[in-house]
Amino acid sequence: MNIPETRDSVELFLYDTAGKDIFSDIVTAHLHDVSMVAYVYDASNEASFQHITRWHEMVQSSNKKKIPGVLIANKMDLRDRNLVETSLGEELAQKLSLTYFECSAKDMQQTDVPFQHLAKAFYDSQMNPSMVGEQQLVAEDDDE
Ligand SMILES: Nc1nc2c(ncn2[C@@H]2O[C@H](COP(=O)(O)OP(=O)(O)OP(=O)(O)O)[C@@H](O)[C@H]2O)c(=O)[nH]1
Ligand SMILES: [Mg+2]
Repeated sequence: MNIPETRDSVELFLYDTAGKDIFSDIVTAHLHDVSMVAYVYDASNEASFQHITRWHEMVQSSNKKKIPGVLIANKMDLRDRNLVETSLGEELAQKLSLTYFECSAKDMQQTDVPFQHLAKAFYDSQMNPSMVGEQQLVAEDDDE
């Protein structure tokens, strides 16, 4: 992804896991390799929103450093069925130190924005590691 106002780009390697795979050995074995996480829930499904906290705990318990990321409310096209209010999403994002986004994969609305944010955050962390402080992103593999 191109980084605005620079001639640089960041290549994202995305590993997609299914929601039901939270306890799968293959998934948990790889959680310590991640630099960042995009937590996606279905805004028309409360259970899907509630599972985010568990995924976040799983990611954090697999890593010594805080793993930065984004919280994405998908299916915003189902406005009439949106059980999970924007304010709840924002609140959870704040609690977990994630940046909140809303999108609709069906309508292809705003789906790039969170990934642009991740690319920029990663770029900034590499260019100015001292400014990122606690949320420093780690590019190199953790050897443990
Ligand atoms: N209305 C609507 N439906 C969507 C949207 N995104 C995905 N879907 C539908 O939701 C269903 C599940 O989509 P998937 O892409 O399989 O979701 P997933 O997050 O990969 O699910 P798991 O891998 O099982 O965790 C499919 O029927 C999609 O067509 C959206 O933005 N709006
Ligand atoms: Mg899937």
